[in-house]
Amino acid sequence: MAVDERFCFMGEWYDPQASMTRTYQVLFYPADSSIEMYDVKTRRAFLKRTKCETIKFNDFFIGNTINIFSRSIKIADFGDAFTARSIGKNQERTLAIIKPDAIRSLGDIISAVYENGFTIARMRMVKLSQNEVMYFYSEHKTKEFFPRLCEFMTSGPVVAMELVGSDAVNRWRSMIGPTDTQRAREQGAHLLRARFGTDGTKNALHGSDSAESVQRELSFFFGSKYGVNTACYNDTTCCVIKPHAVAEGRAGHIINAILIAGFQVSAIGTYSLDKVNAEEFLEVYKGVVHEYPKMVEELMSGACIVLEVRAQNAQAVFRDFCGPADPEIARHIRPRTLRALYGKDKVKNAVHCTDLAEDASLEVEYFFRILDH
Ligand code: DAT
Ligand code: MG
Repeated sequence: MAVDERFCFMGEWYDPQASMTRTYQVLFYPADSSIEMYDVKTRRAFLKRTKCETIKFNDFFIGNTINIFSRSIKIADFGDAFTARSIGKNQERTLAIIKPDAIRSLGDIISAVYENGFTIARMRMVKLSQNEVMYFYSEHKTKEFFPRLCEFMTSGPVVAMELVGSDAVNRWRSMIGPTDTQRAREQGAHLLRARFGTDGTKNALHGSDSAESVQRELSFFFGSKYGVNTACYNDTTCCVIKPHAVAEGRAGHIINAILIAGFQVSAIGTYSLDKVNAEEFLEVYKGVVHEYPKMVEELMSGACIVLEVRAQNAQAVFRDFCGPADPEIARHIRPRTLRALYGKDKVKNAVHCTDLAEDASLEVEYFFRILDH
């Protein structure tokens, strides 16, 4: 990599003081992870070239929100032809669905996604209605198997994921394998439909089949928002997989551990919090926990994955399963807890969980009701 190689993006930042969105040219130098910014409107330098170790090359994809010195900057577009050409081809998108028969393997599937070099740009668990499934699969409406397909796809929640990576459409389809689970098993035990599928109709996973389908299917799940999220707000508590753990590719392992421990994941969504949201969500810790400013900083540093976790007495039992807030302490006294296993320090401690019983439904609602609207 050339020392002065640089990539250019258009970034947007909502300035709460001025109540307006400002546009910046964001230059990224991979050689030393430094960043330089120009205000597009005033044509003035906004940030001179500065090292920003927390930002990685992979964070720069369109639609992602990254944190540059406490500002949540949304990457809106490539900023020059060189960047579009050289990065664009590594950032193809596809729409994946974890179907009802594979929801119990959510964690393993998400791990497989990361292990194959994909980024999950957006994700949501939804329940589809009969009409929504008929519309989504309208190309098959005259087929003999259509009623079975509709019945299956409405039989439980599904998780839609926008995957970003090189040659995403073809690569994801070859990872899942042939439509029929039996044929997938014949072709290779590693294929995801072979691992998680049931039969010819119940085949665990979906992948878009062309660039046109990607457009249509992404806007189905993430544009007009077909499908209601599955949050139920009772017997539940809130778990936020923090940005550092998401960026480290740990989300699949964490979800897997939660499921194995007997909890149900009743809703899931990706969120990129800005400073206002992060402060609001963590308000109860303000002036109480001296790490509060750092907790805010971590929570807004990138995308997080939010889970609604369901169990009897969910808040207390799940908090216990997360372990002490400080992973060092957790590793000594509660070595099997989530923070012991996946935390790095008191702030980057892998997960946030609701600390007070009376806040559990409020925290779940904060994401799945307030931010979803
Ligand atoms: P794919 O999901 O591999 O793109 P498709 O678009 O042909 O396959 O069909 C959509 C879904 O319909 C498929 O995932 C499972 C179901 N299906 C397809 N062919 C079927 C068949 N011959 N019998 C039963 N179900 C079928
Ligand atoms: Mg298809």
